[in-house]
Amino acid sequence: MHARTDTLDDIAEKVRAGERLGIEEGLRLYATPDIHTLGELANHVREKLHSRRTYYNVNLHINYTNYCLLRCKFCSFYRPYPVQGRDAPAGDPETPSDDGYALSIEQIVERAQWAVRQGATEVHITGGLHPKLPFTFYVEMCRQIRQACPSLHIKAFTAVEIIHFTRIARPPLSIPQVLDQLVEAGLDSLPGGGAEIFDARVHDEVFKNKVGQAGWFDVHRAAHERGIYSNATMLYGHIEGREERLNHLLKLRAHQDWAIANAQARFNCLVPLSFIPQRSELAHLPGPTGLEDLRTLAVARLMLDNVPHIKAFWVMQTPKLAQVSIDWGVDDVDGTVMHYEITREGGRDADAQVLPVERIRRMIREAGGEPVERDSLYGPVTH
Ligand code: V47
Repeated sequence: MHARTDTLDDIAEKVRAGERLGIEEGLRLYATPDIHTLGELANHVREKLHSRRTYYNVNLHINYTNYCLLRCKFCSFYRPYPVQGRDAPAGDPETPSDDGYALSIEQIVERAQWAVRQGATEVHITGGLHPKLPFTFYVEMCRQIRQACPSLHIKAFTAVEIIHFTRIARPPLSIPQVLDQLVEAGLDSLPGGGAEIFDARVHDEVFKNKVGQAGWFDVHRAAHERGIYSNATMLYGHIEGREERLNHLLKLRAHQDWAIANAQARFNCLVPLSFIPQRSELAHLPGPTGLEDLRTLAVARLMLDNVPHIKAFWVMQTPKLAQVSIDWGVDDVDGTVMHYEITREGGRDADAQVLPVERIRRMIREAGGEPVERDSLYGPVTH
C-alpha cells in the first residue's frame, strides 16, 4: 500500500517524456487518492494522440443467438439449448427456456439492410456458441450481408467463436483457414470480446470452459498476420483484482509490440467493459463504482502506450460516465448501437440501447470534445 503522501511526480515525468510504465507504477496510479492527477495524466496522453477529437460510429449490433454451449458465470445472456426427445433427463436444468432465440440468415441480412438505411457504416456481429449451426452458416451469413450491403463494414465473431468454428467445421479447420474463409466471404475485422481477464485463477473460477489466454491470442495473432484489424477487451469489476487487470493490459501491450513489428495489422482499440452483475451468476457482487470505472479507463490509457484508442462502450459504462471519461483518457465512445442484447436484461440503462447521433455529439461537445464520426478503422466518415 502507498500512503496518501505518495506523489505521482516520478510517474508524471515519465508520462510527459513518453516513457513506458511498469506494473508497480500501474498499481500506484490505481491506488492514488490524487485522482485529479491521474485523470490529467491520462488526458495528457489522449490529447497528445488525438487532441480533443472524440470518435463515435454509427453501427448496429446483431447478436444472432443467445443459445450457448458455455455457462460463463458473468454472463446473463446465454440460454441452454433445448434438450429434446425422450432422452431428456427429468428435471434437467437444461429445460427449454422460452426466451432462447437464433436468427436466420435472412433475418440477419434484413437487419443489416435496415441499418444501412439508418446510416450505419458497420455491423458488429457476435453470438453464443450455438450447438447445432454448422460453420457454413457463418460463412454464408458474411457472404449474404456482403452481397446485400456492399459498403457495410462487417466486424464479426470474437476469438471464442472463431475457435468454435475451427472445431465444428467439417473437416475441422485451423484458425487461419477459418479466418481466410470468412474474409473471402466478406468479414472485415474482429471485435475484441471474449478476452475477459487473462489469468488462470479468474478463468477457472468464472469462465472455465471458455477459450483462455492462449486461444484468444492465437486468433488475434493469426488475424493480425493476415492484415485483419481487431479490438481488445477487458471485463473488469467481478472477482479479479487490480493487479490481474494490469497483467491483462501488459499482455495486450506485449502482443501489440509484436504486431507492430511483425504483422500487417494490430489492435485498434481497447474496450474496458464494466461488469454488470444483474441476472448473472455473480449477481451478489456489487460491480465497479463510477470512480473505479474512471480509474480503469485512465490506467488503461497510461499503460497501453502502443494502442491508439481507448473506447468507453457506453452501454456498459453508461452514457453519463462515458461522457466524463472523455477527460480521463477515452477518445472513443463506440456507436449509436442500435440494438444490444448481451447486457440488455441486466443493463444499467436497460431501455436505453440506442443513442441517437445528435445525443452522442452533444454529449461529446459538452465535455469539450470535438465529435468525429469514424468508420470501423478510424477513418473519417463524411456524409
Ligand atoms: O466478451 C458479458 C462482456 C463482451 C457481461 O470490439 C459483459 O469494439 C459486462 O466484446 N457485464 C461482449 N460485460 C462485448 C464486446 C464489445 C462491446 C463493444 C465493442 C466491442 C468492440 C466489443 O461483453 C463479452 C464479455 O466480456 N460481457 N457479460 C456483463 N454481465
